[in-house]
Amino acid sequence: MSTASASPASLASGHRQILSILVALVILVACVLSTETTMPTQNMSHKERAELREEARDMFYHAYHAYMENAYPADELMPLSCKGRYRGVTPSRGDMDDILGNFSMTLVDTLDTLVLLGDFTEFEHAVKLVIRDVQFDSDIIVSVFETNIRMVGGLLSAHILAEYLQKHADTMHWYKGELLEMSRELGYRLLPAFNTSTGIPHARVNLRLGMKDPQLKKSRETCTACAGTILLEFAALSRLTGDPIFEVRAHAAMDALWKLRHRGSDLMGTVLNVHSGDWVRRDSGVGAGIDSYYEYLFKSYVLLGDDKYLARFNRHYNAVMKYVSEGPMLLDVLMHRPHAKSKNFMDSLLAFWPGLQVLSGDLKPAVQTHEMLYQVMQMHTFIPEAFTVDFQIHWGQHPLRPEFIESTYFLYRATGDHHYLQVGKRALKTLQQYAKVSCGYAAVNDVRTGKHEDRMDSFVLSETIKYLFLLFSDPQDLIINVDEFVFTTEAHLLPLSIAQLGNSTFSFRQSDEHNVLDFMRTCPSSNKLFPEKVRKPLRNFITGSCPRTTAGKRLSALDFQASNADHLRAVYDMGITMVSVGDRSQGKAKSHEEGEMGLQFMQEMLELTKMQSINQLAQLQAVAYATDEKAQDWIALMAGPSHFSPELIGDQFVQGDLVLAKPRRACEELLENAEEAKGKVLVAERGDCTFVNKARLAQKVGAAALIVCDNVPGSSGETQPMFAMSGDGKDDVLIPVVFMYSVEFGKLSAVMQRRKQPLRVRVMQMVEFKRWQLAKAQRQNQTATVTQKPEKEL
Ligand code: DMJ
Repeated sequence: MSTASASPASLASGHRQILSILVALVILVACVLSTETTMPTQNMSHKERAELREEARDMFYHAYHAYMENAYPADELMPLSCKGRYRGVTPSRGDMDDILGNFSMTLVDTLDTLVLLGDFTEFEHAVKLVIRDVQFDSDIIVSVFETNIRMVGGLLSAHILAEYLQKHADTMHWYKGELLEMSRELGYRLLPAFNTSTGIPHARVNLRLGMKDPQLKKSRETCTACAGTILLEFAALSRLTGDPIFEVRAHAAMDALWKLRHRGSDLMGTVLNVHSGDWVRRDSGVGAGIDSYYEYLFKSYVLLGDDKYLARFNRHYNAVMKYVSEGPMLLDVLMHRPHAKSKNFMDSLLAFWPGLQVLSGDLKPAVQTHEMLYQVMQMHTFIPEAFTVDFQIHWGQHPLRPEFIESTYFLYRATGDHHYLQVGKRALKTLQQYAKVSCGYAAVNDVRTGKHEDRMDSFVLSETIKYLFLLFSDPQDLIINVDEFVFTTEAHLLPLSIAQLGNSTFSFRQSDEHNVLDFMRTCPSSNKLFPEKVRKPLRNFITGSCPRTTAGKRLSALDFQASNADHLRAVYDMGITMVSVGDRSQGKAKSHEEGEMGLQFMQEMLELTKMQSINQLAQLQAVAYATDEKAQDWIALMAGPSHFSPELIGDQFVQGDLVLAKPRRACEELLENAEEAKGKVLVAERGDCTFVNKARLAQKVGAAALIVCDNVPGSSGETQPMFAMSGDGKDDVLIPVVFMYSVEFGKLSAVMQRRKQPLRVRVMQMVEFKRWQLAKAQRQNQTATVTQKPEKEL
């Protein structure tokens, strides 16, 4: 048989084999290197690991029994009131309750964990309960995404494992595929959501009425992850039931999403309109709103063997690593303006990303981001829902999410480094100490106070504790070989053998999407890889010396000032001659090192002259001021733009005297010094209200521009990525608004205090300031040549 006529399934499994070999090679190389070259952080004895595994098991039963005895058949346990949470009965929490469908979600979500724990008796009992009690014909609006990942995924995986136990453990012979039938029924109830002009599903659907529920008439918006986290479950559903409709709809949704990527950046936004396909929120990161879309692209390739998903994943992955990844941090950008950061905080959901990177073979950045997250965890006890780029708490809640432990598990499996066991131990002990209550485990309302919340999400049992148990288990302790399964985003197990079942949609395309070379490029340079070596430089990333700091660094083209004698000397030392007309002699670098710096400097200068093509620089703002009375020499301090105010481009600038807002945070209705601020450049401190609120107040009093200065002492654009301030979607701010970190603003404020007269500043584009300075330097040079022959080169 020729390759061309090989069955799709065999091609698919061939691809998966190649992938498995690549992943295995990466793991092997990492393991060999880690044992040969470095010592693990602190080895964990076999005994201790086994004890932790048993502690994880106890944690499971503590939570599971609390739920079964006090909450079942409710969807969730309320661990503080020790009772069940029922939709329509328990006071509503708003949109959050769309997760609940009165279908015993926690039990369904937990079934396969029972099998992993080897508790077949309880599994059998629980399956019987689900078959007996759970029904879907309710007049309730539910989230399509959550219902799919928790319920459809939970039922499917339990079905697969029930059949597995029939075969391998000689038990459950009464089972006749009832769970599969239930998942099929639930799948049908979700299908009306897919009737949109784009094929991208609505975010919510009524379990009984489909989209005919009057409350869903205005349904338009969904998130990228909500629409893009369907395929694994729906493909499994189709292949197990033989009904292709689910898989067809899920592929169509994935295809439609792919078409919506930004063609320049290859990034996705966060929220979109399911009918028009227009983006509603263009923020692009790897956390909330997008996370599992990327995860499902990669895992769809692994599970189904369709190479187009690998090619798509690689395109997005490269874009993420180019624009979103910033050292170990992952910071949102705008999909259409990817060079400027759109947020100055990260959310805890992105902690799944290192785990996905491990699976895709890119270990080094996985180790780095995981290390950063571990430090955030140590700093705040738990990883808060959102934390700023300087690792302060942005949103202090912690609902006992699994993502960080999930990544810890995958990193341990890939590297064998006991550091990850120690991390897992710390996470486990923290849960025991701060989240365990007499009736289960309670979410933390604010990691600063440790105050509990009356919720225990179903993922605590289906993911958080499951990954802890897996981390401390040896593969041979487990009844199933987890390497033969793909973990869904809710940690449900789908077997790789699914690709061989039923009709596969696999096709080996030669298109722009299919570029295996891209995949090869995303592989790590594993010959340099071992986790300890990667983690070490980051050890003090948060608290100590930051490796990204370039203090004491060479002079960069961006900082260069033609009027500064030190700068001119530094340039000269780097071997760069500012040649005056008629003088052809060359400069000579003081040393080889400085010569290299000089080359770099010139490179930057060349790039500066290509100003329009340097988006990042183009978006950087400047607050400039004259250093002398005659306004001959100017200095510019770095500032960040905003998304809600007009951009200053080309030679546009706003000039005015600086005035500090009273009160300084400018969050009140009125400014005490409103009169004084008229026509001036107002300065307000960050905090207490949103950036855009401050901007509106500045505009109201007639300020010409607003500078928001940071409230975190010591922050600086030299060590932190500059970002663009987010607004609230309205475009009513008509004055320029820029942001300055504390160090840069401190310089401005020092000059302001020294001057007797008010300090006049210019708010403009940094690139324009540099162009202005270069032009000035050239003019001065030419004048010098005309008036006198230079005595020495400069
Ligand atoms: C889970 O339901 C899933 O992991 C989902 O993909 C993201 N959110 C929760 C856990 O945090």
